[in-house]
Amino acid sequence: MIPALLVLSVALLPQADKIDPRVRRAMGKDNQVDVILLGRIQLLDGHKGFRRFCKKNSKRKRSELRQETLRRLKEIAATEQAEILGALGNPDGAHALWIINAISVKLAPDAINKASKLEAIKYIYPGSAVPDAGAAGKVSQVLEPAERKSFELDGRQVSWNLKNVGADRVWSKLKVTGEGVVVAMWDSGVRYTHEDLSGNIWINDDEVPNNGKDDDENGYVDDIYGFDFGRMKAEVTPDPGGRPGVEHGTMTSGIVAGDGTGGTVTGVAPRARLMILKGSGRDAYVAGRVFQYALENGADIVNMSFSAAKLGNTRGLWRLISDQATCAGLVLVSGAGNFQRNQKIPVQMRIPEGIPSVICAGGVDENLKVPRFCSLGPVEWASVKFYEDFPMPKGLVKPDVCGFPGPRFPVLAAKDEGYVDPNTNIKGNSFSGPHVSGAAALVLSANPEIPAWRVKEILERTATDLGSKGKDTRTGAGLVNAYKAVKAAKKIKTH
Ligand SMILES: [Ca+2]
Ligand SMILES: [Ca+2]
Ligand SMILES: [Ca+2]
Repeated sequence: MIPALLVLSVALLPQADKIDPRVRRAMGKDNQVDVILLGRIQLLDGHKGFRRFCKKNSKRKRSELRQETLRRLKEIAATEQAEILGALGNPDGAHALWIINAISVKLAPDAINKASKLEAIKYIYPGSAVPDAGAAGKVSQVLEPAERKSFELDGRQVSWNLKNVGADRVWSKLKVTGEGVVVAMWDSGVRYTHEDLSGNIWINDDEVPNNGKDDDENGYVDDIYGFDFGRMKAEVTPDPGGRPGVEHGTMTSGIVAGDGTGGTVTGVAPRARLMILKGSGRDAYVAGRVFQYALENGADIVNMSFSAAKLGNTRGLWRLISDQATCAGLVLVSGAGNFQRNQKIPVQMRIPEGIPSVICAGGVDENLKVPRFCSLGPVEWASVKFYEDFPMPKGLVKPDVCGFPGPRFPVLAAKDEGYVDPNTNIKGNSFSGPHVSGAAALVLSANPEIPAWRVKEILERTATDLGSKGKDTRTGAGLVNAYKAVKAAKKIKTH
């Protein structure tokens, strides 16, 4: 039984509820705290809001939904943000988002208390420092725009992993290769000069590279292939470090769209184009910026081969951002993570892969068995502010589908040509996700107007069931089957 006095004291202090415990702890230690102020009005109201949106708009065209949703999101942000900032005395260094109605800002504890009393503020989450724009910098190489020829095998090798998800049959029998689809690779940078990728790099046609100007006035100087939201620079080549000879974002990009110029096709969708985005995967504000950029610049899919742990209530902020981006037509894909060995359920699946609207790719080997490192579901959401669904032990069933985490299939080398030595034992669900992003690219290439959340439904419905019958917490709905998914996608009508 709850003591009556406790209920009363909570009722008398409603604003106390609005400050996240992590923010409150920081307020006791620091003079200035980075916070994210979440506005009261949002496009979606919790998990019911997302379900309602999907139900109402399931037959709509994705292109119209994007246009309409972006307009609505921007309208919502505009109604409250000026009022919030005005009430706080227009603090310096405030950065507003529109993908959710939220402001990232550094505030003193008394200003945070004041903000918590504003009706226009729903909750105050911990934030992180937003990098200053600084000097623009240059991209190291300017690619010649590639001539778009239709994809032909021409004797190139196709590795087993692509055959096992049915990709080669999609190219040969259905004549679908990913043309027209843009996959944003939110990763640690991509070697865009690699011969198997350079013909498939998205180029911002409205931007003049390396002139120090923001020619298309989108807020980003010289963003020709994408942008680094951590350093606020146009250069998006891979970060040095990690294992010699391998580059994370170059390998994941190859699995999405490596076209086999060097002799071996590595990409599920060898005519999809790649937008390159960098920035911390822990930071919800960066997620907002990344998704806003992807939406405004025509990306269809965002591949997120990373995993952030211990985000507390910020998981809910991530979920709102992801749900609203999905409504606006982005297919979000992530890998399951590699934490089975050292984490108990439910924390093996993290952010973003644990979010219901994000497609989480688990992994199986050539024999369709789950390797021991692959993270398993379920995922709990009952502890997360404003959601409080999917209580344990049942939780939310994740992963959603499976790809191949490796090893033993070719991936792109950290050079401008060639492939990683096949004896390099390199693996992880960072590779499973791009198989699914590639399959999603084939689906949208065959039928571009399918709403984003329905791409997830199609991939699950057409996957080859593995393990225990039905969707399970080891293999999800099973191994992704691009051939069946594309055939199913072609039948869907939107209007
Ligand atoms: Ca620009
Ligand atoms: Ca420029
Ligand atoms: Ca199953």
